Amino acid sequence: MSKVPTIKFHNGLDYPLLGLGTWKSKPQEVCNAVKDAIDIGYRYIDCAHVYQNETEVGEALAEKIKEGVVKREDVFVTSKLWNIYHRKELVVPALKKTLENLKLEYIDLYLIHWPMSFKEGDELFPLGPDGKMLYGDGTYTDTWKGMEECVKLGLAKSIGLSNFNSKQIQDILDIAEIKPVNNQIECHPYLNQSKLIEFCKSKDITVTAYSPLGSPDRPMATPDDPVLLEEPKLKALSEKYNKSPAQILIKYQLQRNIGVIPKSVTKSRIQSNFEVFDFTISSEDMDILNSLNRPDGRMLLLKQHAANKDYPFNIEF
Ligand code: NDP
Ligand code: 1BO
Repeated sequence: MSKVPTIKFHNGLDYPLLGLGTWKSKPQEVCNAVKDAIDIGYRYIDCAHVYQNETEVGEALAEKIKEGVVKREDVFVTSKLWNIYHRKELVVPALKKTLENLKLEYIDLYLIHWPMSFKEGDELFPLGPDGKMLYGDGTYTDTWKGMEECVKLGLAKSIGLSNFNSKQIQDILDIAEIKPVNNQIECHPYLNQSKLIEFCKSKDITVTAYSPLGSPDRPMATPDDPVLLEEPKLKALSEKYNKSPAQILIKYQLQRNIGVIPKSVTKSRIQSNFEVFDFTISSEDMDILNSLNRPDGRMLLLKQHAANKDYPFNIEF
């Protein structure tokens, strides 16, 4: 029996609330990270085509299944459709490629990674001669029809969204035959997302918190950005509960019934990030964490895309 609590999607399937993130994990590191995570007890791995390490994640999963440590059905695997595959006809082939890399027959949860579409082609980040991103003219509602096809073909158990704002979620709900089960969004005390979470809850959509530790290794970090793990009020709670700042941040999400996917390639951190089931943060201390919300708290603002028609962060939530 896994220690990790689960919640149910509206389609009746179980969703484990704690998993391992893999963005920025180098291919040569991610295989060991996933194997260590499974040995420690993780049963949820968050992946994406654009992380360019799904082949190595797949090797780790295959090894642990072959060793008999887990069966396929014990592990919850998420992947995400990249922005160059938004045309409806490209979605099933994109998922088939991801499944081939992961060496899996099906994915537990497939997400549209971003509402914005990029120009189709071989480049993950297609740039024009002026160095500016080349966008596609597709719509995410068209993409959703391809996502639904993935479920109908048995390639995805559940489908969902990532980085969608409330209006964009409503656009999907308005045309969906199969409704999204999840929205994966940046979420931590500096960006607590309480309004978007409330909106998702009202639509029966679960939420996953990405960058729950403030993504200290993100490539777009600047010296002026706030550093969540150094936050004095967080450090005070860490001392009070005799838990690391990372453990407090992970537990914060679990107590909100939000999925949480901290990334690490360091075995000791993968282990300690899982040791969060032996304490409870009091409601007063949850209020302190919630009070840290700040207007400049978003770490993945992706301002370079702000003029894109589907850029998600131009409205309040
Ligand atoms: P996180 O907030 O998970 O932070 C990861 C960083 O924290 C790494 O540098 C890691 O170092 C370090 N770290 C991990 N554990 C600890 C610890 N206990 N103490 C101190 N430092 C620690 O950032 P991510 O942005 O990676 O977010 C997590 C996951 O969410 C991603 O990996 C990805 O799977 C997903 N994601 C999804 C996005 C989307 O658009 N849908 C966007 C961003 C993330 P080290 O690895 O060296 O141990
Ligand atoms: C552009 C960053 C995506 C990470 O999921």
